[in-house]
Amino acid sequence: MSGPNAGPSTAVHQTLDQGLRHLASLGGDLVDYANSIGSILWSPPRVVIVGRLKAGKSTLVNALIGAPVAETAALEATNVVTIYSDGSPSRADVVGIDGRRYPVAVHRDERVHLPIDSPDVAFVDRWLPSAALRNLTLIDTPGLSTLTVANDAATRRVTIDGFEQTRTASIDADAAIFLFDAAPRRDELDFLAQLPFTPLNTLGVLSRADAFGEGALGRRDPLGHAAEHATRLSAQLAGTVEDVVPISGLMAQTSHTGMLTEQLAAQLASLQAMSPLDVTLMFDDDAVDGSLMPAVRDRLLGLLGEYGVINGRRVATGGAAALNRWLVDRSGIATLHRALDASTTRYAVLHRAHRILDRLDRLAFTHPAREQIRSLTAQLRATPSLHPVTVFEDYQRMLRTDPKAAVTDELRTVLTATSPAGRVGLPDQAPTHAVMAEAQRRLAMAHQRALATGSAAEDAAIVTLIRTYTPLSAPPAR
Ligand SMILES: Nc1nc2c(ncn2[C@@H]2O[C@H](COP(=O)(O)OP(=O)(O)OP(=O)(O)O)[C@@H](O)[C@H]2O)c(=O)[nH]1
Ligand SMILES: [Mg+2]
Repeated sequence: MSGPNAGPSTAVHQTLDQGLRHLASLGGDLVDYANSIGSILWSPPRVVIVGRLKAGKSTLVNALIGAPVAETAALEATNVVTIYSDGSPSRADVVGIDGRRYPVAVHRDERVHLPIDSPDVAFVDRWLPSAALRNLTLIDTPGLSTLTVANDAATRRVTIDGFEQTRTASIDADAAIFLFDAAPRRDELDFLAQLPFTPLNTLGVLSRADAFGEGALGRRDPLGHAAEHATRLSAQLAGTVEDVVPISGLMAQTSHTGMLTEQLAAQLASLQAMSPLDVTLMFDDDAVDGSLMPAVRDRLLGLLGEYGVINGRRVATGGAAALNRWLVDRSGIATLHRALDASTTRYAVLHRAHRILDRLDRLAFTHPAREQIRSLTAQLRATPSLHPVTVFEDYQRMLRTDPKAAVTDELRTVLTATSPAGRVGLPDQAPTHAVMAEAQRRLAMAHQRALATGSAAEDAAIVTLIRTYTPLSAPPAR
């Protein structure tokens, strides 16, 4: 990963890599286990896109990949979970809920023909060469809705631990993008609470920003209105998502998949003199004798939406490239990328490390070499570079057991800090003596709390907090 977090995540990576080498050096079948667990380490973090039926999930997936691979038909709903990874040649494996894999060809129209019935499919593993997928594996899911029970179950099956008691089928996601087009509903929030994520690795997306509020003909600009609403939602959902980013997936998809042509731009520009209302009427009513062929009109509307058609006309006079730039800019995709890079990916990397430690823990449980494996994981967890992973694991456990506890808050502060001062809740520029004093105060408080904890999760969390504050409470070594 790039950015300011490259340091810590690289250190996490190296430590885990050494640990796996050590595991392999124990010989026998542990070589295979080390390789299999290592493949998690060497693959990009996995981000699952979830949300209500028709919220625009597949459209956003296409925009992020930069190719129209996920189906977004207006009438047909996505009915299987699909994991998009970087790889050549373009191909797919259909994975059944019994764990069996069926390699299948991918047709030119991008359709994957299922060799088994869709209710028997756990997910489709889809590889295609894509620079965007090199940093992030994207997982498209069927929409949550009681209207499409089978689709709803398909998503829950692979995201919620213990749903239908199937474990083989998990998609092992490291972070989630949660899409909604108005305020999220109670049942959607309940679903999110069941996912194995923290608010730090869950990003909210207010989708269809171009049609927000009263839409393209309303009194307010829908994009501006959506941005304002997203800020409000972000505060309301602080315990659920890291942030809420408004986006027009449609504008992002059109501009990132090379769908605009000079001809379409010229056709759009030809409508420049019409009033917005007349444009809408022309696009609405087949009977009105418009200046464009119905097929062209449908194509423009499908690519740009009503907002894009009305407001893109003047820009389109500058040609397809200018129109494309305008779409990129208005879509909000840059903000989404920034949010994904800055926080989701950072915590997704910690989550991926947690998955690796979890696999080692489970291996220690069943393997004859359990003592050696256990001592290896204990050693790994005690390594300073893996400390953030331990903090993350404790935070995750505390969110389940006691989200309102003071230690839960402290763990979050430690996790989100970007400086030693930040770790004890002080501003980044706070002087060393102030940081030391505050660390000592927090250390004393942690010891105090250790005397009367409410749960095993809290016991563990306090040990982690003590490990965090101890080095900060002493003068820096010379
Ligand atoms: N105006 C507008 N339309 C959108 C946007 N995103 C998606 N759509 C349209 O909404 C419809 C559904 O989009 P999809 O991306 O298939 O939605 P989905 O969430 O994947 O739907 P399911 O998989 O069936 O749950 C399509 O006709 C899209 O063109 C958007 O940002 N703006
Ligand atoms: Mg879909």
